[in-house]
Amino acid sequence: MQEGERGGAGRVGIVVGSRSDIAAAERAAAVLDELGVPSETRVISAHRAPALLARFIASAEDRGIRVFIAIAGLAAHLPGVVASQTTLPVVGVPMPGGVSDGLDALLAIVQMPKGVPVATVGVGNGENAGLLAAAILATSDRELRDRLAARRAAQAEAIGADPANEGL
Ligand code: RP5
Repeated sequence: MQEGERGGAGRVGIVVGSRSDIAAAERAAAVLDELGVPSETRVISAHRAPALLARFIASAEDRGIRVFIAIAGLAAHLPGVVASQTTLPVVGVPMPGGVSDGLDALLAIVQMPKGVPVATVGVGNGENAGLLAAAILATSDRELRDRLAARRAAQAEAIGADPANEGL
């Protein structure tokens, strides 16, 4: 645990390949914020600014980062490149767009060759990336586990409250 962090959780390092991906990063950061997990968001292309990306990854652990979320579209090599330079867990978010509206990015991220894994969430699903990063941190943080459980309970309650489900 690093000083200044809330609930004993480590920080999450969010990186997008382009400013055009920022909405997914904001959804991840919002859910982390809701769960009391600090995060930082960077805009660094793996192919246009490789040296800057390497500096971000190399300095991340010292800043308390314990999980990365890497968000990219098209060839979407960013999550794999991040994972190649750290043993911290990496969650990849494929972005929609391009000739197949995100299928290219989905396959690029989920089909990492053996030896360097990247966990992959659905196309554009920044919220699930934030939740998965929080769940990883929660394995060593009881209070965060409780907050995640409370969020699940609230979610279920909201569905139960739908007028279509009256009487169930
Ligand atoms: C990827 O190419 C980015 O992650 C983005 O999703 C996509 C398009 O980038 P821009 O042309 O918007 O910079 O590198």
